[in-house]
Parts: sequence; structure tokens; C-alpha cells
Amino acid sequence: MFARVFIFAVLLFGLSSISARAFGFADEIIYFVMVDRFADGTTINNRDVDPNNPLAFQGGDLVGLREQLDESVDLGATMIWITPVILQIDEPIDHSNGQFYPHHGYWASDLNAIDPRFGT
Ligand SMILES: [Ca+2]
Repeated sequence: MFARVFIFAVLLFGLSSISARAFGFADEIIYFVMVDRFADGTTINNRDVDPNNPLAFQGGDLVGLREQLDESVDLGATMIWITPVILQIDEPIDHSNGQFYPHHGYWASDLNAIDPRFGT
């Protein structure tokens, strides 16, 4: 079992290293941003936001990200990778801890539309 995990990890590292070179960002310093959790730039788009519920949206949006770009640069980032901001499913999913909303951006309902909760 350990050997399989090790081989998988080596393959994964190797592929990611090759991909980074192939796409030209091997030397970049990437700052990963989960848009909903980063910065709430405007409350106009806040829907399904509940600061007391970690499973709900927290209001972060593209406006907040844009306002904080200088901070990312000051940290040394040369590239920003954001979670998807495409239109998400509209209803939360039942979870053992409550209603789970698609704040992570990976429950798409339309790949051609921006989710208004992430701003414009
Ligand atoms: Ca917001």
C-alpha cells in the first residue's frame, strides 16, 4: 500500500511539475484565493450570507479581491488562482451539520454565467 501511495505521489508531483513548465508558470508565486472567504467588497451581492454559519456564504466577492490585490503583490505573489465564480446551484445541500451552500464555487449550474453572489 505504501509503495502505491508513494508511486502515485511521485507521478502526481512529476505531472504537476511538467504542467507548470508547459504552461510557463513554474517560477510564479501563486496565491490561492477562495473568493467567498477572502474579502467582502460589497454587500449588494450578499445572498445566503451568514457569518455565524461556516457552511453558508460569507460574502467575499470579486470586488473585495480587486481591492486587496496590492496586498497579494506585497506578499510576493506573481499570480493569483481563484476558486470558480461561475453560477452555482441555487439551493443548499443537506449536510449532517446543516445546509451546505456552494461557497467554494465547485457546484456549477451554468459554466457561461458569473454567480451574482461573487460580484461583477
Ligand atoms: Ca459581497
